[in-house]
Amino acid sequence: MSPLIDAAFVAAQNDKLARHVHHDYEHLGDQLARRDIDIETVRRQVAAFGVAIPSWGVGTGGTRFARFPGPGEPRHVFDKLQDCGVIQQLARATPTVSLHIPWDTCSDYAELRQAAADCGLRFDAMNSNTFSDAKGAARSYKFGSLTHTDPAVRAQAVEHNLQVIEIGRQLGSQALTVWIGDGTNFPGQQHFRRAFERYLESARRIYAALPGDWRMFLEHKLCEPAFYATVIQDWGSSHLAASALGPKAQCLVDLGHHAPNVNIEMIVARLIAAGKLAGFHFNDSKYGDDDLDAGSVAPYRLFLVFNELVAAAHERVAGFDPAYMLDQSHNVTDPIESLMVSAGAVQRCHAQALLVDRAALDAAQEANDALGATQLLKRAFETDVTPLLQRVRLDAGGAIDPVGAYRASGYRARVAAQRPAVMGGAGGIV
Ligand code: RM4
Ligand code: MN
Ligand code: MN
Repeated sequence: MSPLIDAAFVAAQNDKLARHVHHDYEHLGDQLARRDIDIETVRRQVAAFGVAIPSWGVGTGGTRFARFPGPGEPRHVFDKLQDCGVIQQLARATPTVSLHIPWDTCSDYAELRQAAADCGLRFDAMNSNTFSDAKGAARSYKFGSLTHTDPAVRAQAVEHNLQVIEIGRQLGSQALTVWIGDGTNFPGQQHFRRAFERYLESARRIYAALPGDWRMFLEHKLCEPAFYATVIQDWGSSHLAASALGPKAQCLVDLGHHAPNVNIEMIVARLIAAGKLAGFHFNDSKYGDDDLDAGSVAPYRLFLVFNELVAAAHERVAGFDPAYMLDQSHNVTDPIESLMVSAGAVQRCHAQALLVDRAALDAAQEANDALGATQLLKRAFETDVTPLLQRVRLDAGGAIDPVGAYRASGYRARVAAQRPAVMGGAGGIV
């Protein structure tokens, strides 16, 4: 079986739609020209944008209650790469994959790197896992990892992160994302200040092992699995830690890791100003770390985040270089479809944010024209950039309609015939 979908098949699917895309693109170009926007410039910027696929996202996720796997679940990291290759082949917005260790361990990383290259993929940030016990681990993370009271547990958790860096080095990655589940379920269970000190002590040892061109992404999260207090619970704690560690440490924003109604775009602006924005885990959320598909619940919020990012790029803020990743859990959809659509949603918000009239917005803000300013954002958000995104995919050899082409290809049925069905059961990723 060829690992990817036949290119001639994709081209034939596109042929049915290409005429309309060119027509719609031209029409959008005329509309934008009236606003003094050059569609070709926007198209090049959109084409240059990529968001990483989380390797754990191509398997069906789960909740604390159950997991309902779909057909053709990837069995190991090579299967996951193949699914990621299909996502990239059709949607052309996801040239990199973010791995999670030990979930994605294998015996030959040179082979893995080659397999990725064969699918047109590279590796983005590596994720360590000290929020669950690895098979055969000498010590348990039940009461914490990098912040555990027992130095031997902390040492094991540090050592794991060093191993993840080493694997990432072999794969050409340049960043380590550290999210810990450490925290407590009871008032009084933990000495807050000492736990944070222990975090810093452990994180310093990881930081010291970073190769020269690597960064360390600290990911905060309000709660879960600890439901009373979490050691790195918010961007403030994350920023304190990143500042104490040094310039290679920055703060990663997972959109689902904040209290409801928190103004995330403002957090993003603060981190940009401090030179500490590492990047993102994109997903959507209604209540908590729901890990719903990016842009599926609150697309305007995603746009407002991109408005800050595009403004920072436009103003050439020194050192501004965020890493973009998806981090979602797909419970009821085919993960490949969800990831293609989510990458498209992220790409769409980027494109819309590129349409904001920055000079007019500056002027409206200076003049305290509240309505005028907000209308400028709405105007960009309400522009239908679909033809532009279709054209970017078409030019790159992808599918005009990724989900349509994917369904017609029969890829899922083909891999289901090769990959044994897995049983549902216990809960999954948090
Ligand atoms: C966490 C967090 C991390 C992810 C795990 C699976 O809630 O978002 O980024 O690695 O889930
Ligand atoms: Mn995350
Ligand atoms: Mn999460």
